[in-house]
Amino acid sequence: MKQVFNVQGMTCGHCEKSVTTAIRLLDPQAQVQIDRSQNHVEVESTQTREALAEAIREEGYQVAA
Ligand SMILES: [Cu+2]
Repeated sequence: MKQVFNVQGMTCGHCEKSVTTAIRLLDPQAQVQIDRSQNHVEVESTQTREALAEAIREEGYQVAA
């Protein structure tokens, strides 16, 4: 299932990697696409929206509701 998140605080490629890694720890099969200029994170995953958002928050980024 594809989910789109608005994620604040990604300033460079390293941030994108951190977010991607956090999601993949939760779901190794997850497909992650990030457009940081738009704060846009698209995730194809079997995990719940809440679990994915929590993983991103734990990396230190804000996820809009
Ligand atoms: Cu960064």
